[in-house]
Amino acid sequence: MSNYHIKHLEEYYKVYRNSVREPEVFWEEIAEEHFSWRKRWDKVLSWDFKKPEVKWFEGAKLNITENCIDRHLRTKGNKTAILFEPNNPDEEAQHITYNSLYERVNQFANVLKDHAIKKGDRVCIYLPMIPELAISLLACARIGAIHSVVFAGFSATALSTRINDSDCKMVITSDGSYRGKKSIDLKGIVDEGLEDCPGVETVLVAKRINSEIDMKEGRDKWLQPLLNTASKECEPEIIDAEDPLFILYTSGSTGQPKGMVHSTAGYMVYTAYTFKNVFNYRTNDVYWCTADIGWITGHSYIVYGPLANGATTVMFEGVPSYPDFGRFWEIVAKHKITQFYTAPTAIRALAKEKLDFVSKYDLSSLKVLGSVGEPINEEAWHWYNDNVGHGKSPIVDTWWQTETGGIMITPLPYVTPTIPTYATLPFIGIQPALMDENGDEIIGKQVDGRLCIKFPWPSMARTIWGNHQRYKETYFSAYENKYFTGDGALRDAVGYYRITGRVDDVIIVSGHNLGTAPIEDAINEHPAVAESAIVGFPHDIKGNALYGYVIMKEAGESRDPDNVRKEINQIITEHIGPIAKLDKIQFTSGLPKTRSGKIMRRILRKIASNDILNLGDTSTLLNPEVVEEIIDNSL
Ligand code: 7RM
Repeated sequence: MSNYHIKHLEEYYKVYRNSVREPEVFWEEIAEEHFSWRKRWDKVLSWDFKKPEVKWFEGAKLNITENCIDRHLRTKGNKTAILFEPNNPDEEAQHITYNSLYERVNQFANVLKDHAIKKGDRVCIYLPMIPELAISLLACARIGAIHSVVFAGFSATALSTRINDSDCKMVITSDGSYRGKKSIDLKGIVDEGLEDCPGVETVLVAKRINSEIDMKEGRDKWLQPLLNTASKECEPEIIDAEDPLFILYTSGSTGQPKGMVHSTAGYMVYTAYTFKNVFNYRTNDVYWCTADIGWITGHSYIVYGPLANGATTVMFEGVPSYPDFGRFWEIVAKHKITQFYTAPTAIRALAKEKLDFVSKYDLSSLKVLGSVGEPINEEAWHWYNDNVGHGKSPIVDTWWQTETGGIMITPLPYVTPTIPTYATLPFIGIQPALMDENGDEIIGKQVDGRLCIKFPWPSMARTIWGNHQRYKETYFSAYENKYFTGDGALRDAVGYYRITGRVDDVIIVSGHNLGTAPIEDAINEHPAVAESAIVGFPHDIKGNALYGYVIMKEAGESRDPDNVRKEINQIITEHIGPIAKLDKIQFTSGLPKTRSGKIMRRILRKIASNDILNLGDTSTLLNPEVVEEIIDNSL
């Protein structure tokens, strides 16, 4: 019996129960029947959340690109694997077939080998959403190199920090990128970042915007001429199940970004299986996820999950507002998109515009709508449901994280009845738990608490690159024997989950996770700034926007506050990127601190959200008097 495609609710419950009762039997069957292996595993699962250590399919050997490409060639060689839609609608879309993907990945893999990249080496990829991006991930995977994609909207400093943290030997980039009307000098950002990265030997440069750029002798090489002469055959490296496939950085509430390490076999099995079921993918469907491959959503649900299923996956280079706010819907109509997966922040931005931008397009090809990245508010849900889905395409509100590798709590379309703002039920094999402040699990219905997962799943991150201790402290120390997600959630009367947001200091702005610490670090670099704290406050479009509380140094107090505000945002743009700019900056003489010296962000958050009647107990503060002052001057 195959449980690969779940078609109705009773079947979901039955398969779910089996997957929890006998996880190893369940996952073994999925792995055996739907993937190709060079050697079978010796053991399906071994785990210890105390160490923590998790291994899936240990002893197995495979190559993920054989599963994503080679095995489809016999029956689907001429099917479109990647459908590339350029920034400029007048430029023709590109259909890259599985046959052509095979050749292009192999050529790229051979170029990597020619530049001394071997199994286990780290390669940093800093590219816009062009086909070379997906191909470069797969080329790394073909030879067992570990890719580390850095979102091409990040600054030079953010890039160099990530390159150095995982000792990347190579950077793959492009001359520049298009974003709506603008073009961006990517290579210039790379050059600046690499001033601090002595370990990088080679920079491969794809040509996209034909700009004049500097090529550093001996280090920088144009990609295309190398590809042209490379062989179209490249034997896949045989990889152990638990060998790392990639590193992807995510911001934490403190300090350096965390390089989450994902392994090969478990990640492949879980992303493929979730893709099939969460999007109800069928042959001939044209699936589009609007995320950037620089985020986990793009890794799992633009590249690996869809390709492992032999799907057609769309890559869109542009932005939802160019040439106008109808662009998404124009693309849906043009390519007859069947599954559309985007973020609430995009939906809110488009819902602000005239309805005509969406209503004039034929969206009747759509069968499933997805949402990811943050809680989708009721208003946005209804707009999406009514104007995009015309009430006939189920919305899958998918909750998951960079760390989880794949979708964890989600409806299955045409299977799970949906309710706005509810991510609904755990996916097959996922065992959530809600925890109280005392560290006890909250049993029963209509309860809320901190969301943990109490049993391993195949695609969970295995460690933080170079810092296993931090992995243990961040995810496995808050609650005994459980993975702590950092999110709060409630469970309703029928067992549906609703995610209520982060319980730590990560703020989600337009779907991007921003840690407070790196932004505060950047602000504090301003010569007139003594100290700062940032919090999120609700924003119509971005979900959350950033509010900064800044203490000036005495010497800075005579400065024009508006100039200082501009300079602060300038510094943030340089260090992190424009996404982290503050919407509001309030100058203050002090910040509310606990006795151990920690900033009480809870209070600042309430003031920023205009919720001053519910400040809670402020008497335990070191400096309660400062709260009055902050309220009086709030923006
Ligand atoms: C996939 C992704 C993870 C954090 C997570 C949540 C929030 C994501 C939802 C959501 C409510 C959702 N990875 N989050 N999806 N909150 N409903 N459907 O976003 O690592 O970048 O972010 O995003 O707080 O912990 S991520």
